[in-house]
Amino acid sequence: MDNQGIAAVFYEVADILDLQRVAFKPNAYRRAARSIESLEVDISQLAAEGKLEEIPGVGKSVAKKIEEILRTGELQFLKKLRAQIPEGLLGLLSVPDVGPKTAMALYKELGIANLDQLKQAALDHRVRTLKGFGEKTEERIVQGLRTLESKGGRILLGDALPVATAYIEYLKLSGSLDLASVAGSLRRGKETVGDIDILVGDDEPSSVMEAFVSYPDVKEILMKGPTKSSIVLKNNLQVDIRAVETASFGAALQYFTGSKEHNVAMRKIGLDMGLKLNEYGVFERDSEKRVAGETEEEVYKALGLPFIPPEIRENDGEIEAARKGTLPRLLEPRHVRGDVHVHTNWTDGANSIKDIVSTAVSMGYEYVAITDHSQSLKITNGLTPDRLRKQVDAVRKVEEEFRGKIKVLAGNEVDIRADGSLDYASSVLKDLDIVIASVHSRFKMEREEMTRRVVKAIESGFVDILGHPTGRIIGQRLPYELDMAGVLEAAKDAGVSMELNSFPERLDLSDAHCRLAKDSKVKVAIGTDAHSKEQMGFIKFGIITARRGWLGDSDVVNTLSAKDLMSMLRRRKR
Ligand code: DGT
Ligand code: CA
Ligand code: CA
Ligand code: ZN
Repeated sequence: MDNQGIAAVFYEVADILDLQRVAFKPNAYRRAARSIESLEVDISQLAAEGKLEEIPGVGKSVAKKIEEILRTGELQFLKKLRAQIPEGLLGLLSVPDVGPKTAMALYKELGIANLDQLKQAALDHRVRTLKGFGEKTEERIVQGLRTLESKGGRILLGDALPVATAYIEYLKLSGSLDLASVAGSLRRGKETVGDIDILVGDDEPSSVMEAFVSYPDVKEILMKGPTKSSIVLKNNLQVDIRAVETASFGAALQYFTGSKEHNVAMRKIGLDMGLKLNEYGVFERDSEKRVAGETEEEVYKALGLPFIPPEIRENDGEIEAARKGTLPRLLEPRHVRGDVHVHTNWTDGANSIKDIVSTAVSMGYEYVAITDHSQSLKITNGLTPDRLRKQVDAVRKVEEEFRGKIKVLAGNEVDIRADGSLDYASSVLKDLDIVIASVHSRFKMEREEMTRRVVKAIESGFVDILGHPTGRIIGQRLPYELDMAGVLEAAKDAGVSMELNSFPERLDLSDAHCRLAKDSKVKVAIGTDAHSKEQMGFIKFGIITARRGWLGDSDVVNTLSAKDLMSMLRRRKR
């Protein structure tokens, strides 16, 4: 079993122990799981070298369990735990607002042991009959089930993209493939995708199709044809592939990238010019002569348009902008000079400050901001003012070690309390290089109260960035009620930036909100919220989302040089 598999075992152990209301242990297992999944070496190698207990969060007992899994492929302890609860019960924990205590009560009192039964019970108003539950709780559960369904079987961009990339790598290795690309919503960078679409350009496609269905992770072949196939992967992702001849690759890529609405508008432009547009090329309607098809640039040019980046092909103003020559120059990865939201093992992150900084250096960054949690967030081991001061010293020391290579900002992700006040006194905040303020509690406020709360933090004079501004977790938690226009106005007046949190489950601001921020002249700060050094790679999802929001480099704070960033932050200081 690989590192991810072993981490999954411990996550499940933690969930079951949670259900059984065991104290402390669940979090210890979770911490171990997080460390294991972020290891850079194969865990079996560490086991062979007797170094398992060097993994953060792994003590003697977990080390023994890891050895058992490596030896036998399973963990008896987990098997025993599983036998103690009905099979579907863990699924209840995936419903927002259903924690271990609620799940256990639902099971014991009402015999609810899976999601279907929960839904039925809520619809029959049986949930509200439980002691301490009431109508409100029942409504919340119904709402939670709806949130869960809102992802509607769609897959997160962050889950789909690595799978698609590996698949294409495999196809390229398996033969003499000429051209290959992702297409569909995945190429457009949507936050969730219905399936993975792959396009290949090859003049002998049959061997590509053969290789496609022989991929080791294929669970089921839905369809296999000479130029078109579909499979389902073991992890239940559907992958569609199309093959076209190389001369049509550009036209096909344009067609299969979509969106459908963008393509409809494109075809209409073609019609007006006497051109026919399809997946094989652009043709003169009368002579059937092909005038474009090999590249996408050619296709757009044939319609008298500049190239339109895939991320904005949503028929949402991009075609008019292209016609008028006012398309934005979109943000590119090379523009981003640093990550401004990273956690370390001082709170709930997996890695040391030094590891984070060294990763930032290897990513070519000019700066990185260390922004751990504040004191109220006890489950994350949030920093007391005293520990925060010590951390600032530690940050300065690490920066010294890397002298000249990178600027390290000492910051914090400060909780916005229910009343809008910040989780540290001004005397503590004023010594920080950068302050992100975030809501982590009391998500269910009325719109007005929540807006007042957030605006108060923005206007405090100590905040540089509003963290994950809507608090949504895709498929798990709806955004809290917030007057975004009002928040943006306050942010503009106070010179506060909005975060684009790059975590695949968050992407918060969303693409649409990024565009709104730009229109409101509010700058966006792209941060990963990484809790391990590997997660610093999430920056790419933030960049894609920024592009979908029409942002260019001048709309984004962390495209500034270290010097300009520091002077901007200092200017705001007080
Ligand atoms: P998804 O998979 O739901 O996230 O969204 P898409 O956009 O990837 O949709 P999908 O997978 O059904 O089709 C991929 C692309 O192929 C789509 O973006 C545009 C193109 N396409 C598919 N069906 C049609 C169609 O009936 N008409 C046109 N014009 N284009 C289509
Ligand atoms: Ca698709
Ligand atoms: Ca598809
Ligand atoms: Zn946060």
